[in-house]
Amino acid sequence: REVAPGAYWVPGWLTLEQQAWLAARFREWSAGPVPIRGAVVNGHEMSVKTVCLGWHWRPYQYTREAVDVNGNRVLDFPDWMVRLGRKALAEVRSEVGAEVGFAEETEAGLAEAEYTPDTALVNYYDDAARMGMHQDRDEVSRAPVVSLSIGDTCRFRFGNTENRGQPYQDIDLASGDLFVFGGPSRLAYHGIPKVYPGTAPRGCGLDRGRVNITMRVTGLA
Ligand code: MD3
Ligand code: FE
Repeated sequence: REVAPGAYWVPGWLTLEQQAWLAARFREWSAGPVPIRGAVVNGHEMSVKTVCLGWHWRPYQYTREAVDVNGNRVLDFPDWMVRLGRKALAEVRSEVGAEVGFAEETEAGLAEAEYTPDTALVNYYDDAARMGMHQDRDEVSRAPVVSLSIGDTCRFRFGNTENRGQPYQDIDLASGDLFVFGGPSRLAYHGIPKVYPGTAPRGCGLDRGRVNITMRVTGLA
């Protein structure tokens, strides 16, 4: 379903088995080489905990080594996740019969190239975690973002490209849901105002909390 131009929501895209498999990978990634942590923004640790693949994210910057954690290089971005991201985008593109492209016309040529995400931010939300309204601008590329949710349902707030406030719409994202953000939605403000504790389906691989995987193209070399 199209939530906004370039923003597509596919509820229940992942099977329970796929969710449980991804949840098991999440547990491995969280242990290291760079352990999962709350990034520090303006001196405050985020309530959402993040572990990265490919490139390490901290506010305003991507680096190969986690200089703000333990200096270790993050795990490589797995080939299977490149294929998963391509599959997600291809399915959405074929369903909507349209291009789900880049945010800016200047990169229109690149939109023809195959989607090759090189970084994943894997977020963990406990019952109290929230993510304030923000734009994702730290990537040089404006290629689409592919998002997968596992575990508890959350309220996802999808706004506009101008400011943190109205107009926005609230959507409940559940375990297994796919979201793709391309075109004009790539730079929209968005956030997670709440999670609904204890709503994860049996068999999704998470007893508590919520995991979100976002695949991105940093545009870095
Ligand atoms: C819309 N994560 O990691 S995923 C983030 O559920 C982030 O953990 C949220 O926002 C989460 O930056 C929301 C949905 C999402 C991700 C990236 C986007 C929406 C987006 C980038 C551009 C526009
Ligand atoms: Fe974001």
